[in-house]
Amino acid sequence: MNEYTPGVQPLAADREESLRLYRQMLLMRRFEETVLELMVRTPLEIEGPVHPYIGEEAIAAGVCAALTLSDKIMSTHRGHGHCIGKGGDPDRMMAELFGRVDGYCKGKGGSMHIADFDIGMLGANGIVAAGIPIATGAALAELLQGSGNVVACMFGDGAAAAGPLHESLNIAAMSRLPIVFVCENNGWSVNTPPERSLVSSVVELAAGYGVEGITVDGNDVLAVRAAALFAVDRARKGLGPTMIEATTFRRTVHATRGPAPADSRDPELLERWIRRDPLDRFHDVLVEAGVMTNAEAIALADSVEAQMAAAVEFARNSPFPELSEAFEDVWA
Ligand SMILES: Cc1ncc(C[n+]2csc(CCOP(=O)(O)OP(=O)(O)O)c2C)c(N)n1
Repeated sequence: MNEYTPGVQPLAADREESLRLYRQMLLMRRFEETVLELMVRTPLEIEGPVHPYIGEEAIAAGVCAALTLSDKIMSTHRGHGHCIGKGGDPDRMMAELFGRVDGYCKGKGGSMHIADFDIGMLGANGIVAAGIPIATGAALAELLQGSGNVVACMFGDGAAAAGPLHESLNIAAMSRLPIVFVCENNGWSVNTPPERSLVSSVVELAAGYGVEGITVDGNDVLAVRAAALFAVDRARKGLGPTMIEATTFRRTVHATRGPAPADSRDPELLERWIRRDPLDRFHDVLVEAGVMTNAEAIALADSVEAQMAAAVEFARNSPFPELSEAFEDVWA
């Protein structure tokens, strides 16, 4: 694909890919719902903070659908969906949240430090905007090595106000780096509403650096996938960076540690976005197009459920790290 046309996008290339995409979004959703369920139970098995991605799954799934295994993705504090999208192992993710040795960071990192270089997942990052220059550096490395790989750099709209994005756009544009910037614009930065942000359009901001931009419905996985295919294709051809601004909404509170605090946002707003849920929408698209039957949807949900039960079991059966290992693998 080398052209991007906004609007209704065709289904994925084949039926298997469509079903795979749907199942992956379901896995992202159920992984976090399972985590949130565990966080309100006693004894408490997950103690670190978690930033749920629920409601934003179409972005990670759509972007990762345009990437190969050797391409890279840079994540954020809200990173579970990105990791699953790139092919991360839910068992090891769950074990990490449980603080166990079979977790991605041997139980010492928690939700915001999950990385898996084998699948090109460069890591979550708890510092807003800090992943952006890392992704830009990774794209420079890919360019210098002539690998042909592309880096997808995920960030929230809150990061648009931070210096690292501006520096990275500048160098990416100047050096025509093989990078796709993906702004997951869910409107809110913690409790700051969109109208209090000075950056009204990340695409316009990118244009100031000569970076081409696409605004896309971030709750429509096919639209995100089409935009990502276009941007990845440009990057691979040496045409440089693209900014994708994907509009979405986080369905839960900003973050939780234990029982979730009350959501201070307007309940009507939440209702409106629930009606635009990315998973429900893709379900209906696939069923209406005759690509997936209701029975197949139920079978996929059952298989995801079984995978989640296995992930929790895996985490529970994994030991806690030894106290004597506390300073191993720690950079100092
Ligand atoms: C440099 C920095 N400043 C502040 C914070 C605290 N913080 C964590 S998430 C967040 C909001 C980020 O908003 P956005 O980038 O839009 O992502 P979202 O949480 O909405 O997905 C803030 C301010 C931080 N982690 N890092």
